[in-house]
Amino acid sequence: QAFAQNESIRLNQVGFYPNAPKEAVWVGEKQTDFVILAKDKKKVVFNGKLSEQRTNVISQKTTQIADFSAFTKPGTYYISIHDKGISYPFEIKKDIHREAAKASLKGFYFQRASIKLPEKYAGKWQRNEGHPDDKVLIHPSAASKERPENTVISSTKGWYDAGDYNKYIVNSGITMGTLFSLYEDHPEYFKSFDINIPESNNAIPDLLDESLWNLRWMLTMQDPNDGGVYHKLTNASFDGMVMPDKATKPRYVVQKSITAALDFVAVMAQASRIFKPCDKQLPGLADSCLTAALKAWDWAKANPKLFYRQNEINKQFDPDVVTGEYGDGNNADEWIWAAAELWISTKDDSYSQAVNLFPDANLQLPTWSQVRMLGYYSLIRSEAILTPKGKEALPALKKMLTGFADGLLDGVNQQAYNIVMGKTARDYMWGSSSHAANQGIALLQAYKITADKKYLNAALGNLDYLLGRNATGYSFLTGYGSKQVMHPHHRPSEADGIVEPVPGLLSGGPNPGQQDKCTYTTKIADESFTDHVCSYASNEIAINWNAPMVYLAAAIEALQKK
Ligand code: G3I
Ligand code: 9MR
Repeated sequence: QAFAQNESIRLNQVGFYPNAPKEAVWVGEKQTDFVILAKDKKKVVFNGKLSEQRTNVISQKTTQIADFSAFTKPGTYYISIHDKGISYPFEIKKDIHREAAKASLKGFYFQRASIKLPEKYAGKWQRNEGHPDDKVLIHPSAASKERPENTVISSTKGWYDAGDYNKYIVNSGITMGTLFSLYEDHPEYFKSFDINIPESNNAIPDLLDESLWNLRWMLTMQDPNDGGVYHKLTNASFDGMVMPDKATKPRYVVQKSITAALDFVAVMAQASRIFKPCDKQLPGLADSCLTAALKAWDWAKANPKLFYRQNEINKQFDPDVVTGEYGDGNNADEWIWAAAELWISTKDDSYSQAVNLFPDANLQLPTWSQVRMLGYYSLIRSEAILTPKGKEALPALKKMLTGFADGLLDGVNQQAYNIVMGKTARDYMWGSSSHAANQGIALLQAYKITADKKYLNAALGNLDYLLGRNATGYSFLTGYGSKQVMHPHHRPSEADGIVEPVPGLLSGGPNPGQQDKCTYTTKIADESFTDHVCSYASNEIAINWNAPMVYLAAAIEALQKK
C-alpha cells in the first residue's frame, strides 16, 4: 500500500541532472522526512528531511520541499514519504532534457502547413498534406490598387499557429525571434541536434531548417508593391476538429498592420545575419531577408497608426473574418525590437536614433504583444558585432536585465514550490506555460551576463515546473512525464484517431480566465486547468509557447555541458 503512487508528490517527471539541484514538493499535511527508493521500490538510497511548511499564497495549500540535490548517482528512482506512498518514477542522468528539447523542436515539424508528413518523420502521426495555400485570396480589407480584392496569391508553407490551422504574422514574430535567439546564443550546441526532418541531412542545423519553413512563408506575406505585411492568413472562421487535409475552406490574407510589419522587420533583420554564413546553401536568402526588412520598415514609418482592428474593420466586408486576433494597440515595443535588430544587422547607428530604444526600466516578460525584451536580448548577445555606440549602451542594459532577473528571484524562498513561476496568481494567464518558459529565458540571460549559477538553477526550476512540479501535477509537454496531457485543443491530435496526442507540444497551462467555458473543477488560478479538448483557454498548444519551451530545455542542456 505504501507503494501506491501519490500525486501529491510533485516533481519533474522526466528527471534531473546528476550535478544540479533536485527538488520535489509535497502538497499536504506536515510530514518530517522522505527517502529515495531504488528502481526495485525497496532499497533506500537516500534519506532526507522535508523543509518547513510553506503556504501557497494562491490556493492556501501547504507544501514542503524535499531537497535531494546531494544524491547524484544516475539511475531510476522514486521518492517515498512514509505511509503516503511514492512519487512517479524519475531518472537521474546526464543530458536528461535532451529528448524533451528535441521533441519540442520537432513539434514545429508537426505544425507544418503545405506538406505531407510521412511515417519516416512523423511515425504514427503521419498525415496528408494540408493547406497548400497556393491560391490565397486578398481579403477586401487588404485590397490595394495593385492587388484588388480576390486577387489570388501564393503563400505556401509556414506553421499552423496552434490548435487551429491559421497562420498569423504577429505570433510568428515572437516565435521566430525566440528560436533564432536560441540559435544565436548556442550555435555550437545545434551542430549536432538532429530531429529527423526531411532536411536533416543537409549542412544546415535542424533548428534553422525547421525555422526556414516558416521564414519562407513569412516572406510571402509581404506585399511586394508597398512593403506592407498582411496581419494573417486565415479562413473566415475556425474549422471544426478535422484533419488538415479536410479543412478546405477559402483562405484569405487580411489587413496589413503595423504590428505585423514591425515584427516582420525584426525577424527578417535577424534572419539576414543568421543566414549570411549559409550563402552557399541558400544563395541570396540573407540579402533577400534584409531587403524585405528594410522595405517593411519604410512601410511602417509611413503607416505608424495602422493597427490591426479585427472587429471594426473586418465586419464591413464579406466575409467577416473572426479567427485569432492578435490585436495590440501599443506598438512602442515592436518599434524597439525592429530597430534593435536592424541596428545590429546593418551596423547603422541611425536605427538607434529612429526610435527611443530605452524609454524606461519598466521591463515586461516577452509575449506576442510585448517584444521589447527580445531586442534587448539580441543587443547583449551581439556585443562583439555592435558599433561603438551600441557597445556604450550595454552596461546599463545588462544592469537592467539582471535587475529584472533579480526581481524574478525575489521571494522564491517563500514560494510553495520553491520556483519563480507562481509567486502570484498574475502568472496564470492564457498560455501560462509560456510565461514560465519565458521567465526561464530571462533568468538564463542574467546567467549569461553574470555567470552566477543562481540564475541557471532558477531557470531549471521553471523547467521542473513545466514537467510536473506544479499545482496541477501534469507534465505540460505532450509525450513526456508520467501524468501527461492527453487531450490538448489541437485539431490533428483530436481528429487523427490515435490515442496519444502529437508529441512535443506544450499545453497552454492553468488560466483562471476559463474563457472557453469548459468544465473546470476549480477556480484556483494555479490549478485552473482541464485536460479536455474543449479547453482552448487552458489546454491549447501554440507555436509561441513551444518556442520558449525549446529554448529553455535546449539552452539548459547546452549550459549543463559546460
Ligand atoms: O492584457 C490583459 C491584461 O491587462 C488583463 O489583466 C488580463 C486579465 O485577464 O487579460 C489580458 O488580456 C488577455 C490577453 O490574452 C493578453 O494576454 C486576454 O484576457 C486574453 O483573452 C488574451 O488571450 C489571447 C487569446 O488568443 C484570445 O485572444 C492569448 O493571449 C493568445 O495567445 C490566444 O491566441 C490564440 C489565437 O487567437 C488563435 N490561435 C490559437 C491561439 C492560442 O490560444
Ligand atoms: O480553436 C480555436 C482556438 O484556436 C482559439 O484559441 C479559440 C479562441 O479564439 O477559439 C477556438 O475556436 C473556438 C471558437 O472560438 C468558438 N467555437 C468553438 C471553437 C473551438 O472548437
